[in-house]
Amino acid sequence: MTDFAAIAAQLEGQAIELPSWAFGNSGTRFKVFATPGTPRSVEEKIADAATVHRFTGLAPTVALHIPWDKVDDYPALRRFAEEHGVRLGTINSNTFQDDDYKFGALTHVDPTIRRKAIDHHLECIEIMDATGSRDLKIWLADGSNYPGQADLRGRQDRLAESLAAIYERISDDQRLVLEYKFFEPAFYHTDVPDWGTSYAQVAALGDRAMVCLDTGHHAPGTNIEFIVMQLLRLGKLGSFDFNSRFYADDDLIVGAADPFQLFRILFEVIRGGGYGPANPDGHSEVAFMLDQCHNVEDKIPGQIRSVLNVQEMTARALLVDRAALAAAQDAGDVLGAHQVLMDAFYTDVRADLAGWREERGLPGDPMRAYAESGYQAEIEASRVGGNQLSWT
Ligand code: PSV
Ligand code: MN
Ligand code: MN
Repeated sequence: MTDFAAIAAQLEGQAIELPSWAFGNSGTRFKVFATPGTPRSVEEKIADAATVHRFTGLAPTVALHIPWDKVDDYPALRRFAEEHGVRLGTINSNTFQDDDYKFGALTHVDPTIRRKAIDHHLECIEIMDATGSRDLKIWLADGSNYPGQADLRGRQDRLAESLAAIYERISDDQRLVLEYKFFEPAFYHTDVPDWGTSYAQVAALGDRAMVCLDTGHHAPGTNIEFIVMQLLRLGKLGSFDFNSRFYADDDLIVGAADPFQLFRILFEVIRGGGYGPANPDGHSEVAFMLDQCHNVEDKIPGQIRSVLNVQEMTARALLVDRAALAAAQDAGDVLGAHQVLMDAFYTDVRADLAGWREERGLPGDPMRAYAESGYQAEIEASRVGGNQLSWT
């Protein structure tokens, strides 16, 4: 079995993007609990994201959601982020909170509503130009609730047309990533329910259009690592939205509900050449992002825990002895192959990772270092007055 020293270098440069909305108050349809210290501005969200990066070295970029994070001066916001040691990352569009989009946005039957939704995405691309962001992420609430309510085929055709109008404006160093989700807020059908639909839509656009896989957007029991394998095989896995689910789109801390699933996913990413900034097999880089909400726990340590979970499972997945695995697979040694995978999964890498961090000037235990830093007490005391931001 390979040891930690052999994989340590491969952990270098791992980057997990944080969502600005993770730092706002969020909740369920029953109640949104306000948390002391919650940001009142985009700048305060970025300062919190930068704090996660300072304690972990794992989160150098922060994703914005438009219009939630709309500001007048994006170059100034970019400078603010950089002064805090982070960069602005993926721009997420939002076509799910406007009355006009009740029956769809990019798929709507009315061309004026479709134009409005397309123009929103063009505005997002302008913002990307100013922030230096690479990815435009599109998640659509489009769908229907009742059989017969909508013409499924017509909507798919209109979606293709709308996406083409957006993609046309994406520049050579930018990408469009299309997220899928099989339910909610529409329940009978959604217009991008699964990886296959997202793949069909982005494949028609071109090389810079990719699929975004949100780990919370599948039916229970779905073999997500199979989807990872297939999208990497097709060269179309653009990004992950990581989170955990027990039931629906729970958006809980990644690796909390099912660490083994996270391990299996990361193993397929590595196996498929999707891990690391420069992949010799020519696959484009897969972006790791979090898409989470912290409803009852403190948000900054919630994000610290999350990026550490991804790092821990990445280290374990890197530890898989792939030569031994391939040999066992080729020999038809079912239990031997299974054991190779499980040996890596059951390896506790926490002490090694603590040492790895310390060697790089980071706290060995970022959770404890944050708790002892006084940052939480300081934001709770200073962020009074003004409106705390909520998820929406
Ligand atoms: C809604 O399901 C959602 O959680 C999607 O996963 C998006 O990525 C996220 O909201 C932010 O728009
Ligand atoms: Mn998502
Ligand atoms: Mn979601």
